[in-house]
Amino acid sequence: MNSKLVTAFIILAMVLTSTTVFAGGTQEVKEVSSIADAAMALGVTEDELRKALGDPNQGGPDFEAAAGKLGVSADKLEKLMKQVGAGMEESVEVEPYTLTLNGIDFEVIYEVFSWEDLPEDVEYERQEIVSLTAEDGSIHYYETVYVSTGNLNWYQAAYLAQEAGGYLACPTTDEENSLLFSLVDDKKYFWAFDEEGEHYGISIGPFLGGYQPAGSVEPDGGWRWLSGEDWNYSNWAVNLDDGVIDKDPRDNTQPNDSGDGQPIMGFGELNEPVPTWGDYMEAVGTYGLTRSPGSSFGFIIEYESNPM
Ligand SMILES: [Ca+2]
Ligand SMILES: [Ca+2]
Ligand SMILES: [Ca+2]
Repeated sequence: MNSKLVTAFIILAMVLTSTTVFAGGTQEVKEVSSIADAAMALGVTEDELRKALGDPNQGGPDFEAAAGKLGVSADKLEKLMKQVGAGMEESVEVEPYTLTLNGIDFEVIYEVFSWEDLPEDVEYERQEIVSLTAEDGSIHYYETVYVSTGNLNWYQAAYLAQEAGGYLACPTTDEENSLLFSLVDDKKYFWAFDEEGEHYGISIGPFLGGYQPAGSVEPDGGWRWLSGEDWNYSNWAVNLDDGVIDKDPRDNTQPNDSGDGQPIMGFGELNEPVPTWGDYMEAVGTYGLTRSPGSSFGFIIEYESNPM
């Protein structure tokens, strides 16, 4: 565990301690400003709370149903979630602006953070750097970042990758893709929809450096890499309907631009960790959004020279 992470944990512990009082055996959280606080006040895990609130792409949350799943009071749940929403507006709503990532301009509405300024409720672990020598003799280096709190989106992750001196990993060969997947072949890196829900437990894995510029023809037009390399290789997930790796009876061949636009991508989008890719909504994992379309538990940074 690096010192930054330890510091983040200590600060988080202090925040939780200072805002929590115990009264008559019921846990009361005085200042509820994040979904983690709300979960704590309800005595459930953050993941349980997010899952109970359901798919944010399908309209507003059904507090009665969610409360039923969690075994808590619907009134209390609704009140807490409104507090979370109210407490987050300022930090989340950003006027559209141009964010330049690896020399490419994106119009975004997301706040980005440097490593130094990451909010204390973003908990992460930077993993050991590994290298791969390509056929042409060039060596690239890869660093996986596990975000246990699941709350950084693609742009926020890409900004951190750039600040570290690299870019979100861009697998341009099967060999490179296999190496990258070996770094995250673990369920902890994949956020899954509810198995009982309408997305059949399909999971979203760590972010990679592919994106579609605004105005690309959907679902598969215009894909390119943050590295600037040509898009000659792809490994999109293919519909299997095998009831194991693909439990979704619908055709979920990727990219499918499902929902309200999916211009970014990562490993997934099947029921088990897979080396295939899915295109995702850009708000997945957005810091501060209580009802983003899912979480993202990490990303991989690629470096063209040894960052150590
Ligand atoms: Ca690469
Ligand atoms: Ca399917
Ligand atoms: Ca998709």
